[in-house]
Amino acid sequence: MALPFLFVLNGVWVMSEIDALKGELEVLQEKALASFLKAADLTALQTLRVAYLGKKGELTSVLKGVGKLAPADRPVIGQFVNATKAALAEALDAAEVLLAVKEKQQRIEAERLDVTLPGRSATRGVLHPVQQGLNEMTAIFAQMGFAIAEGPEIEDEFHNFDALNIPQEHPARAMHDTFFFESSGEQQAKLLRTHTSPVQIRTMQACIASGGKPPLAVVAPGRVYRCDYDVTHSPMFHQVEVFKVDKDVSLAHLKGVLQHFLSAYFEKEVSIRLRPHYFPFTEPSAEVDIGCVFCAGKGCRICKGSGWVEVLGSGMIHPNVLKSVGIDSEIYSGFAFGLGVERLVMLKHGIPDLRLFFENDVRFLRRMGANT
Ligand code: 2NL
Repeated sequence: MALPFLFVLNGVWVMSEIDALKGELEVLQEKALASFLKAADLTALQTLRVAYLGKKGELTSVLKGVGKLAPADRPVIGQFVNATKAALAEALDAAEVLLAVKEKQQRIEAERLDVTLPGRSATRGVLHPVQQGLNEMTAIFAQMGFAIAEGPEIEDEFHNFDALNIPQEHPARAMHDTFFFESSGEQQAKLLRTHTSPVQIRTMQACIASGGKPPLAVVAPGRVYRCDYDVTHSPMFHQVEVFKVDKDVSLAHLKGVLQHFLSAYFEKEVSIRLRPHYFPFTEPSAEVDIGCVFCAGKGCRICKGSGWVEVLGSGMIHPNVLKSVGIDSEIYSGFAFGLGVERLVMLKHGIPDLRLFFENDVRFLRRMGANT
């Protein structure tokens, strides 16, 4: 601080007005700089900026004293005020930079993440065991060259029954426990398909209608419905049906395809046997057994002591069925078979109760999905 110019007036030492103002400004500046250093955060600093440099700030009120000065002194003090203003602004800017850095560091510290902590694992869903079974079975046939076909679940009597050599009054029709839709009379009755055979019928029809001809080899997986509900039956279940039509298709082809399919599905060499049976849509017809996968033929609860378990129905496509879709049964022959998906999945995995598939207890579903 420069020494103030003092002079004697009426015997008293008096400080000039200009020096008094300079002194005030110096005190102000020191007080301001000290307060800037103490500001806790940017908001507090902004408040100080307004308090010192704002329109109603302390510097402005000091400036009001300039009016009392002699006009010649005003530019001198004006320069001094500007220098103070600049010093304060510079100090504020510097303090602002410091505080910004400090606040950023505090924020980084507060938001610190431990990237080495183990992540929260997302739980993955599994396919329903029936869907897995369907996929596995369909894939085996697809690999053998069968084309995959799907069709409507709501069918008419022609595709579900008539075309399959099951006439109106035939007991086989009653045996199918069909769900019928209410109908107005004129139109063909609509029903929920009782097997996936209508898909096969539609596929053969579509082939002939588009000017094609056999060979045809198709696998049809899907839902089917029967009005039958007890411990071993569900009103909705799944079937896979397979057929092949060509010249000279024989029972030997059927047996070969069955042998390959069943061994591939059960992932071991299973023995099979064909027992004569009756289906309206095949002639001859046979039920197919495999050597019991649980006791290897020794006899157990699953095979009821016989060593054999029934797995599907099969046969050579009845000539009437070929006729109904416009295929000449004098030139072509075919085999067909149909299987219940739930039954095969139960046998493969030792699942004791059909109802487990439909209760959808996630513990069961997860356990079944774990190895695929
Ligand atoms: C069973 C029996 C069978 C068929 C399905 C079939 C299809 C056409 C023509 C002739 Cl287009 N047959 N399918 C043949 C024999 C048996 O299923 O008990 N399935 C669970």
